[in-house]
Amino acid sequence: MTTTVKTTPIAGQKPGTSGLRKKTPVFMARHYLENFVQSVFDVVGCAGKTFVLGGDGRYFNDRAAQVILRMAAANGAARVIVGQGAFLSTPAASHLIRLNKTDGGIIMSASHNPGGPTEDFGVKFNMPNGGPAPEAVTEAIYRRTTEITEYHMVEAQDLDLARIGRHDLAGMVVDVVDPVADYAALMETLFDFPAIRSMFAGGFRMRMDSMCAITGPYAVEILENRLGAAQGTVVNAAPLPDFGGMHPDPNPTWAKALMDEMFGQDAPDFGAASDGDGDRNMVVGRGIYVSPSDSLAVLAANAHLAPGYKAGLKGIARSMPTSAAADRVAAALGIGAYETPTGWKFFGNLLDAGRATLCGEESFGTGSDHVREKDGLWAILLWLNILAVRKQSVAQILQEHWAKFGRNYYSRHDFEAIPTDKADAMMAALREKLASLPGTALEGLVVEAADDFAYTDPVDGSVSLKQGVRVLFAGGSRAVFRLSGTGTEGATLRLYLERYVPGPDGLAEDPQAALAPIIRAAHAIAGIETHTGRTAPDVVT
Ligand code: G16
Repeated sequence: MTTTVKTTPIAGQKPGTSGLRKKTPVFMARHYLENFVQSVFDVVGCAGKTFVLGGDGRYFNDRAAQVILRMAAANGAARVIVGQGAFLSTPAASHLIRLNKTDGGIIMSASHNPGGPTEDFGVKFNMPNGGPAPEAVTEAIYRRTTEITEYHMVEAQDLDLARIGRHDLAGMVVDVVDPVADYAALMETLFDFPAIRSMFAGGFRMRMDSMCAITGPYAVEILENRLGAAQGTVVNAAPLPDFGGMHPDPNPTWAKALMDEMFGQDAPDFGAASDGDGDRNMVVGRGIYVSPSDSLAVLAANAHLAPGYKAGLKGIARSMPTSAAADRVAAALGIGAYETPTGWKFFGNLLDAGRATLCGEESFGTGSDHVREKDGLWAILLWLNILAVRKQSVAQILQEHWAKFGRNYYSRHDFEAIPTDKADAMMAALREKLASLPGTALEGLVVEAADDFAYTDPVDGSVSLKQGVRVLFAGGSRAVFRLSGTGTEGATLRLYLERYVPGPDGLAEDPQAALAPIIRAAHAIAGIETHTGRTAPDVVT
């Protein structure tokens, strides 16, 4: 039986950089999840359609899945494909949407944000191409949340999502599938598994930190079972509702245990970590950290060593705050380089149109046209494939890369939980003075240009304004200021810093030292301390 429940709009259901993310108690409050999900179905249509459903296993994942299934049935969906236990990594969900040619999917995740009863939860809709809904769709969903009056729900008991196989929910087919199998099969088509297997057999040692989040089962199956990495290579491998209290954000601050191991005595050859929903990755060599911007550039320069990319790349796309290291590789390969706003959704059109093969972001995201999300394990496997073929260390590969292309020193400084009004005032004041900045000299740097990044999608012509303030210095250095669109508490100021050194000298400096004048200039230009009271960042990547 279907019930129609009267409701009223709830303020603030506006999706951010990647879906709607809120504190878990907000999502669990009366009508909150239901209003948003009904708005999604109202906008994308539900009757007769097939969707994929899964999440990263965080607190409330299981119950939210049951609610979404009951609502899909009430709205007339024909079929929903669900990962066993309502688990799916974000890239695996993207793959299942594409593989089964479904009408899209709902992913339950707040990504790298902590999980638990008082932490974060999130929901996002992905399109039939497997990628996050573009702005036009998320805007329409948001508008719908402001006018919603009712939602629909079948009355039924919870489905047993632990049982793989076909279920019936009030006439809707629910197929519960192994969350790992299809994804692992896809990886086998892209990478040289025999070469990686022989590298492990030859004593190559790896540490993979799954941070008690979704990639644990995927990493154990692929790295340990199929590629023969030693048992115990994957740590924190069991996904937990509160991620074991960890902050599942793979960066040097939150994956500190991995950093310590990789910089310690008798470190493994290769280290990696991934985030809550498995789309981010961090890569570390023995005694050397790989910045995500450098990782994208190295992967692009070496992708042809993996079977899935041996025909070469069509183009490389990066988000604006990501360093220009990948552009130099694109230029050398004679292929297109694209600069998009922050948010994986902006890569979708370029991938669909066949203009880009590899995409990457400074925020620990890398991926390709194999799915329409960034993909943590994919990036880790491509690194392993490259290491297996080149038979060099991560450090040697980076040094050779810098010697050939020059080095884009890069760092991001995050200032978290700033009162929103103060952060907004700082950005407004900065925008006010942009026109007056060119020609200004400070800290030995001269401002060459300053603007607010605007993007016109080359495929569909859509325009996105105010995507981050750029201050460009003579010589190729820059500072970029943006407010995060994924936080749930106050505002997070992201300060992105970059300096290019062509070499051959000066390629082995400490990034923070190499960037020191730019850091000081950025603080002075934006008045970070005056506006926010902050002098030092909370997170440095
Ligand atoms: C999301 C987006 C990414 C973006 C990142 C950071 O990642 O998919 O494209 O770079 O957020 O965004 P912001 O700087 O606005 O916080 P994820 O892993 O959180 O889904």
